[in-house]
Amino acid sequence: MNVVESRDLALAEVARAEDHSQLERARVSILGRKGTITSLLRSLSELPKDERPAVGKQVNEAKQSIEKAIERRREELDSSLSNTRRVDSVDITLPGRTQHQGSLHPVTQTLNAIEEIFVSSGYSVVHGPEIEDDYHNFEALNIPENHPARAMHDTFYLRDGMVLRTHTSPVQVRTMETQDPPIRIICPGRVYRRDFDRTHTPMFHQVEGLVVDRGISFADLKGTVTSFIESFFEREVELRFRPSYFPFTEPSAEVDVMGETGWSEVMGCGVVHPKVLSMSGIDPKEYSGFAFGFGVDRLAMLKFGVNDLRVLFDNDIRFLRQFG
Ligand code: 2U9
Repeated sequence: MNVVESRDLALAEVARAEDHSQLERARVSILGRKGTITSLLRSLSELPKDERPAVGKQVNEAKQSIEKAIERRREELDSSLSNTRRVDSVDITLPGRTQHQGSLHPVTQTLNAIEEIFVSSGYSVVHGPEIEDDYHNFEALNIPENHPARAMHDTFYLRDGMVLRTHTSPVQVRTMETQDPPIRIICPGRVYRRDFDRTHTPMFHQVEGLVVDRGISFADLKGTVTSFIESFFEREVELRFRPSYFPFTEPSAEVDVMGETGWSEVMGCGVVHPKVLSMSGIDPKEYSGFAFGFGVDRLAMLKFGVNDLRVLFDNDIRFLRQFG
């Protein structure tokens, strides 16, 4: 057999090796003591002297290319073997890695539900600044300086006559100043009062609503409040409108809901005071309106059965996980 044929047979054998032991057997049969190429090298001595250098060179080149082919095949087998190992090394009895699913804060869930109810009945959602001037937080709502209602608000006063808004009412005032009726809005947001106990936190969330149009009456207010409360609690509820007082509405009422433990106050409301309309540029002889306001956090407590308002703001993960 000539050198080229022997080399090609050897290369084919290397290429056929499907694992390391087959490859090793091929290597021995080619390059081992009795291997085909080794035998060729030995038989050089049998050749006439003048042919030996040329044939010797051929055999050595064949040997080198076979050694390279063996090395390459070994690397190929190595990498496919380590792929196999990687798959085999997954221990399917290990517990999985838990992916924690976050969820919206109960107050955010409550706020979303409230907005959904009003938006689907034609209201717009309007936001405004949390730092307000005295005029929009008090004066324009018929709460002049030294009015006893100011004391009820436990205001955080800032520099230059500014305050942290004690309610979202200034947003409605700003809307009336810039928009002609009909107005149908709700104003959600953070409000601030210096008060801190089981049922009060210095920051809490309010939604206030305002409707101004021709011929709006207390009957419209009652209907709106009743259908909102029933949508929110997803049941028929027994409601009580209890006469009350706010400087910015007349008449005014507080609304109680009958629950498992008796009456719970859920919101305040009333017919917008004519002075409040006219101060913001709306003619009370042409238009009338109603307004209402409630604490979102308080509604969240009632809906979820939480009895201490402060836990809503502790951000204790064991509490929050219950609302996923
Ligand atoms: C304008 C005119 C009238 C908003 C109103 C209430 C009644 C009310 C409280 C409920 C509990 C605030 O979160 S709370 O402490 N609010 O009872 N709010 S009527 O009346 C307005 C607002 C703006 C221009």
